[in-house]
Amino acid sequence: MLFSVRMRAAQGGAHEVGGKHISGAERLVKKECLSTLAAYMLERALTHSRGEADFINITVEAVACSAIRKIKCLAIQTVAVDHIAAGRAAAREKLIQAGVTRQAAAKGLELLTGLTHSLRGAMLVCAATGKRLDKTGERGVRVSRMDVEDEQAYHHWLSRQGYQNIHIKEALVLASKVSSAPGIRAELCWSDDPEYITGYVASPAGYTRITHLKPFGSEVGGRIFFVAPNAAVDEITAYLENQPVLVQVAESEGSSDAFSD
Ligand code: WAQ
Ligand code: MG
Repeated sequence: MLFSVRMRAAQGGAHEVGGKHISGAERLVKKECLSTLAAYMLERALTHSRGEADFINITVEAVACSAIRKIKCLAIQTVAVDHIAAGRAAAREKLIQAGVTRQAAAKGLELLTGLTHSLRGAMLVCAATGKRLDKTGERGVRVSRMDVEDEQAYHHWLSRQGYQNIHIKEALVLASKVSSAPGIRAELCWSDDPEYITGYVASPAGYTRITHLKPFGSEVGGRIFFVAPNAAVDEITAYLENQPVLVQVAESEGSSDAFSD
């Protein structure tokens, strides 16, 4: 048995009464980790760079191990760019490589740049037309019930490749789950944390970090999941929200250069 732990925090009241989204997190952990994790999530919500939360909801639910699907972690690549325009052009090309049309890629970028404030979840967008398909409005689709299978192995795997920060750790798990959903072609993301300007494009082919996708200081971030035309949006949404997933890394990967431990 594992436990799904989901946190969402807002300022100015709960999300559903118009509060500003401050922080969210989702994990899938053993029972003995619950109290430490809940305390960590509370602390994070109360000390976030987006502001201090006055509404915090932590939900804990048991998940049967037999319901869990194991998936592979996406491989990481980093594209360094000097400025936002170059970053967004690189993102557009990556999306097109992943099977998103040029038109849909442009529309997806417009949807994210056009936001005036961050949604709590993601927008589902048609990979052919660029039209938004989900009906979740201001909420967005929130991906949940995912984690890594072996946290220590994951941290080693990341640090062997020179990656340490919490943004990557969490985003890669989410992106791996999203890319494993039937009918997902690609994902585009940048953070809503004002100081974090690196974003990514992910697809079943891999996770490409792009070092400058939004202006420093901006609190507007978001995620777009591009879905194949005629894909079943309700099924994809149910998978993203409800299917428990553990992400696996291969111990042998990521250690090809320099050091191993
Ligand atoms: N499900 C769906 N959408 C989400 C979720 C979720 N579980 N969590 C966040 N979002 C949406 C929401 O609109 C947020 O405003 C937006 O994504 C950004 O979330 O490798 O930190 O947690 O260095 O701020 C990218 C890491 C970090 C790049 C992204 O996103 C790298 C990040 P944040
Ligand atoms: Mg954030």
